[in-house]
Amino acid sequence: MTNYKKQKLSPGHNACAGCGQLSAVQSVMRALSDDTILISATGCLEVTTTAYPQSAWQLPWIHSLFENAAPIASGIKAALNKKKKKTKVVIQAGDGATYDIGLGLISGMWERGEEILYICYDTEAYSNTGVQASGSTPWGANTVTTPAGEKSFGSSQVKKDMLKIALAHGLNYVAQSTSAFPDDITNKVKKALATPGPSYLQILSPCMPGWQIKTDQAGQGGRLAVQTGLYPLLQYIHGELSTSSIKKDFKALPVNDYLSIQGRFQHLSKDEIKQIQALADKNIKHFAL
Ligand SMILES: Cc1ncc(C[n+]2csc(CCOP(=O)(O)OP(=O)(O)O)c2C)c(N)n1
Ligand code: SF4
Ligand SMILES: [Mg+2]
Repeated sequence: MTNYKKQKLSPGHNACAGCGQLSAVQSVMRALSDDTILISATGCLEVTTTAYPQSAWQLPWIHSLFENAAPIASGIKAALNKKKKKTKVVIQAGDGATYDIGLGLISGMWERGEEILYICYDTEAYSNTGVQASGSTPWGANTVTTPAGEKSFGSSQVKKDMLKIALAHGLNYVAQSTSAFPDDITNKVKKALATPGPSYLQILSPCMPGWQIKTDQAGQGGRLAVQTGLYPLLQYIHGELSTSSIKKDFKALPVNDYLSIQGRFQHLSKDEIKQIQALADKNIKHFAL
């Protein structure tokens, strides 16, 4: 029988059934020791785990505003340093908090070189407030602020490259995964925490209402993102690509396998799907190891 008392995130949360983000969090928690402090920006993770007066967290946990998880973590780290404590500090935030609203303050934290792990659960939209487009929303996706219709094919912006932004700050550890690869996530969190300096891990987290998928499709979505080359599993150590799910003999599945299971891409024409295929082809060349 599962000993829920030993889980760092208890099952008593109220996320949507099948939420990719909540399953990714469990994979992250498996890598953390009890000597860890968590900071959560506003978003689905915070809202679904801490409905007042309860909390699903079994570790010290603090809720920041949407935009200021990074400086709160910096303050906690400074206090720990002063007390000569080695407690790990881990931020968890959505793509809206990371790619858009908190970006300036994240940049400051990274400039200061503080040993804090930042984890972005990338649902590719502002899920908690009803699926508005963020800087992470992929080209062609239908969201409430990029609605597909007669005059629009959905989002006309290409997903912002957060990994490159993290690498440009000289981070020693930068990695990407998806919620469908629990062991990959757990290993990357352990590696990030063992690497000196700031680190960044981004996890693609399928979202039922955002992606318009069924409650049993988060695993399939996270796997197909990797198998098509659209969201490869990547790890950069000291700025160098050290592991990649794209090997020299990688046989990619067509992007349509990934797009066709999601309601947010149903409106795309064959030509538009070709443009998304070109993005995956570019990744396959760029990230092959
Ligand atoms: C400064 C500010 N702007 C907007 C909001 C409203 N808001 C709360 S959660 C949320 C969406 C969060 O999106 P994301 O960071 O991607 O996390 P997700 O819910 O997708 O996991 C928004 C817009 C807020 N709380 N604070
Ligand atoms: S809206 Fe999306 S991210 Fe939020 S709890 Fe539901 S499935 Fe998870
Ligand atoms: Mg999001």
